[in-house]
Amino acid sequence: MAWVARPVMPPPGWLEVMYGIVDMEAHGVVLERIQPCRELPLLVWIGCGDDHVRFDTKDTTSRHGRQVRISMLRGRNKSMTACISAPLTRGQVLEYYRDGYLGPIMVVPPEDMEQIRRRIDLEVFSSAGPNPNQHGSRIHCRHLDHPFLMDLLRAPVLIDIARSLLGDDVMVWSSNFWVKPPGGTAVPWHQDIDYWPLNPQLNITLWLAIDPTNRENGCLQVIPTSHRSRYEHRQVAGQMLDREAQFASDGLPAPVPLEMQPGECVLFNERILHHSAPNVSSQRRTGLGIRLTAPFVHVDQDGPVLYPAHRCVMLTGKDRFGLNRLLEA
Ligand SMILES: O=C(O)CCC(=O)C(=O)O
Repeated sequence: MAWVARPVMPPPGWLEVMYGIVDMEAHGVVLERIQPCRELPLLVWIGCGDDHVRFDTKDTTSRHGRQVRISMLRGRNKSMTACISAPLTRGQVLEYYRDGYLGPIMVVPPEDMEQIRRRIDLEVFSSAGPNPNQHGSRIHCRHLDHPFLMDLLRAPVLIDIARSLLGDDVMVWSSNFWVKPPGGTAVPWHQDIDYWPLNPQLNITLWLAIDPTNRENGCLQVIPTSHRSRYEHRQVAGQMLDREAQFASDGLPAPVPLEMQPGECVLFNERILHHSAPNVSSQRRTGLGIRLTAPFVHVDQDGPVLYPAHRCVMLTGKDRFGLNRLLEA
C-alpha cells in the first residue's frame, strides 16, 4: 500500500494512489497491482465514487502513454478511463525544446471531457466573460469566472506537465477558447509572441481539444523547429487573426497537422509558426489554449490585450517576484 505525499490535492471525490498494491477498503475501492510503465512514479486519478475498480495496465504503453483502462468490478457496469499523471520524460522535455512543440498527449479522460464540454457550452459560452468590454470576451480568461475551468487548469496531470517544462513555479496568465464552427475561417500562420504582452517572452501553450479536431474541421498545424527564428508579421483580413507571419517554406520542415480527440493536448512554444485551415466540415472544432509562464515574466495587465481586473494565477509553486497582479490563493 502506498500513498503519495504531494503538494497538490486530488479534486474532491477523487483518490490519489501510487503504483504498488493498493487496497483502500475505507474508500470502497479495491485496486489491484498497478505497474509503472516507466521508471517515473505514476499517479492515477480515478473518478469512481464508491464503485470498485480494477486496473488493466495493458493500455499504459499505448500511443498516449498516459491512459489506463479501468474495469468496473461492481457498480455502474461500464468501463472508465483514467489519466496517469506523471512528469514528462526527459526525452519528451528535450523533444519539446528541440521541435518547439510536443504531443498530442491524452490528459483528460474522454468521459470527463464530455461533461466539461457540456458545461462549457451551457455555462461559459452563454455568458459574457470577466472583461465584458473586450471584443470576444466570451472566449478569454474564462477560468477567472468559472471555477470548474480553474479546476481543470489545476488538474494534477496538467500541473505535472507544466512543471516538467517550466520548473516549480508556474503561472497561468491567460486562456482562450478557439471555436471554429462549420464554415469558420482560417487562423493565419503566426507566432504568438507577435501578439502578446510578455517580458521576457516566455510562454508555453497547452492547447486542449474539447471537440474532435481533424483536417476537415481545421485542426491546429505547426512547423517544427520554426520557433528558432522570429518572422515579420503583416496585416491580413478575413481570418480569425489580423496579422500573418511572412516566411519562405523551403528552408523549413513540412507543417504537422495535429489531429486530436477530446481530452488530448499539444504543447507549443511562443514562437512556433502555427495556423489552422478553414472548417470545411459540418462539425464544430473547439480547443482551449492555456497560457503558461513563470512568475519572473512581467505580463502587461493594463495594456490592450488584458484589462485592469485581470489576474494571473499561480498554478504551482511561489511568486518570488511580485511583478503581476495575482488571484489570491
Ligand atoms: O486554434 C487555432 O486554430 C489557433 C490557436 C492559436 O493560434 C493559439 O492557441 O495560439
